[in-house]
Amino acid sequence: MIHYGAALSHPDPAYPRVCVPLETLAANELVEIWESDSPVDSGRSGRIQYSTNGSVTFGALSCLDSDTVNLETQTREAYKEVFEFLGKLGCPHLLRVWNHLSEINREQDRLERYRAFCKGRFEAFRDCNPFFERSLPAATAVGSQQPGLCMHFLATSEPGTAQTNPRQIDAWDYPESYGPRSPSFSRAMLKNWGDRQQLYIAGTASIVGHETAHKGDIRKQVQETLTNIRALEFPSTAPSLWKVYLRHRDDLSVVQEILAEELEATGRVIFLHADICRVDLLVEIEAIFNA
Ligand code: 3EB
Repeated sequence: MIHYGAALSHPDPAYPRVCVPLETLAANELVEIWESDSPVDSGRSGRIQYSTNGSVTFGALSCLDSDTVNLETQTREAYKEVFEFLGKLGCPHLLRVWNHLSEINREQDRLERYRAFCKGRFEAFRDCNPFFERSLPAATAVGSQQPGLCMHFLATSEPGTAQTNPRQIDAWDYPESYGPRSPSFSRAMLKNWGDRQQLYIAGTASIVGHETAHKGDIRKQVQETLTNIRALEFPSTAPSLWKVYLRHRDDLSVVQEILAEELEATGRVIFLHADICRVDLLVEIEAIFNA
């Protein structure tokens, strides 16, 4: 169970819980529950809290900011711990990762914290697989109200297929002007479960090519983001869950209004208050599509 915002008044002890330190907008208590038809084993390994049915693993890890270890190193070590754990478990393929990082836009040791995070994450992926770019998970990287880094992830025994977006260059191929190492994620991951398919769409923003479009204009940023999401190839139009991250609480009603027109009530929408990884981005939207 992933739980957003304030403490739950009636936590269900049947579900291991991961708490995402973000304020929920337009809802008080919000939980997301991932279920499996086959028996699930839950536990802890090092810093990782996990649940697995053998072919699908859900896990979480968080680390507080440290006075002695910088964010880049913390991130690299956290990712390496995840890779090692998943390898041993037989679920080495990361499908989807959510990263929450406090003060994501703050400069620290002359590098924006998001960029330091990207550097550590890149090094962990590269050290684990020299051809990692083609198999990167779909991801989200947004702010957090808890100091440090927390991540949760979905991994599988059989890989998904990374997707590209024709309107955006691959994030791992961004020019150096966005930081010393590119963000390591795919625009979307397509997973074939045998009898059905799912498309896990990464956090998507108002970025065309590699540049931010519509600086300062929330309406246009939402429209551009939806156009980006629609550019991903997928046979179905049945999204089950949308997550919308807003930098400014006050933008909620405008964004709700646009989404009500554009999404025609397909799927549930969760609104969260979070900083976005580029200072000029006001909104980021992710989704899961089912077929
Ligand atoms: C972008 O397209 C917007 O660093 O993991 C979106 C999703 C973004 C994931 C990440 C960053 C990440 O570059 C930002």
